[in-house]
Amino acid sequence: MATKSMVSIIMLASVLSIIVVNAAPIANVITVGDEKGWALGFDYQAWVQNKQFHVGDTLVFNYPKGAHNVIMVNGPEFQNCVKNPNLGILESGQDKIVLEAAGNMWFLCGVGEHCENGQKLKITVTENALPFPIPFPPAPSPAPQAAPAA
Ligand SMILES: [Cu+2]
Repeated sequence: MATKSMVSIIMLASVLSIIVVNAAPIANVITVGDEKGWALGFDYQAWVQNKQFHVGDTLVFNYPKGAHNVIMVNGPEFQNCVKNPNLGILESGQDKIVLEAAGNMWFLCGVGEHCENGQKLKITVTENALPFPIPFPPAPSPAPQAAPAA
C-alpha cells in the first residue's frame, strides 16, 4: 500500500513539474507597429488592441534616428502630449524597453507635433501568471484504508 501511494505521489510530482516547466513565462520581444515601426500615420491605438504585454517582455521602437524619439510619460501627460522627459527619453532609433512591472505604460514621440498627430502608445502590462494555480507541495492522495478484518 505504502509503495503504491509513493508511486502515485512521484507520478503526480513528475506530471506537475512537466506542467510547470511548460508554463514557464516566455519573454516576448514585441516590435511596436510591427514592420511600420514607430512612425507617423499609424494607428497605435488599434495596433495595441490584440496585443498582450507581460512582465519580462521587451518593447522595441524602430525608427530612423533623429526622425522620432520615445518619451515615457504618465497618463495625464499622455492625454495632453506633454513632452516631459523626466521618466525617460530614448532616441537611438532602435530603442528597447524591458517591461519590469505590471500596470499601464505610456509612450509618445516628442518631435514636433507627432504626438498630437497620433504617435503615442499606451500599453497595459500584466503579471506573467501561470494559467492555473499549481498546488505546491502537491497534496498527497489519502492513503487507502485497510479493509477491516472480517
Ligand atoms: Cu515622431
